[in-house]
Amino acid sequence: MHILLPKIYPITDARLSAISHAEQVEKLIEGGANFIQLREKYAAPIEFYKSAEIALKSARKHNVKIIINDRVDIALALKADGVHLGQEDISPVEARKILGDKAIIGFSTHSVEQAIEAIRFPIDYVAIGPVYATKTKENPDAVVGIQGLKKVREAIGNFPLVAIGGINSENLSEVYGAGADSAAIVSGLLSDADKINKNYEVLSSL
Ligand code: TZP
Ligand code: MG
Repeated sequence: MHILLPKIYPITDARLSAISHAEQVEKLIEGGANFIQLREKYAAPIEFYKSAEIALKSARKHNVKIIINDRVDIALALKADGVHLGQEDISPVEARKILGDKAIIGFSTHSVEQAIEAIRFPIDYVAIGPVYATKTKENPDAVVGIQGLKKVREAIGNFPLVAIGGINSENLSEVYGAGADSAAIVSGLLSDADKINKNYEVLSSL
């Protein structure tokens, strides 16, 4: 059930990039991404569904995995590769029943205690964050910092671990050094839509 995570885990944001999820996915794939999360916090479900459907079509052509944030229903309907859930979403236990054994399920945590609880769930990876301050998430939890990330790594052994929040080319090596398998990045990849593919290339080479 544990998966091999990509070093850079892009998460789409249609407001920040000002382009569609599908366009972001295309640019990320051009840059070399093979595992992408679609995250939509503002559009109506039907809009997200339609947009994710197009994104999935181009991802399928390139053998790229697509994880849907929050919406187990949309992941199921579109046969996406998996879902990423937070503390306030439907529980990973229920999501696993709905999506089956092959789905990839990721789960967000914001403290060492939550991370320890998380690895008892039927999930494939744990995310911890925000590691650094972020402007991308509304009402973010308290910053866990590099020390918090290290403590999570110590607490969960070799369970696949994604770090998230304020990660960029400057702090990426510190994030890996603290034990993250993967860095989930939004603004550091997408805030300038013209640079998405280049940003992915640069970040994944660090
Ligand atoms: N969860 C914790 S921080 C965050 C999410 C979704 C946003 C990360 O965005 P950025 O722009 O990489 O800080
Ligand atoms: Mg959520």
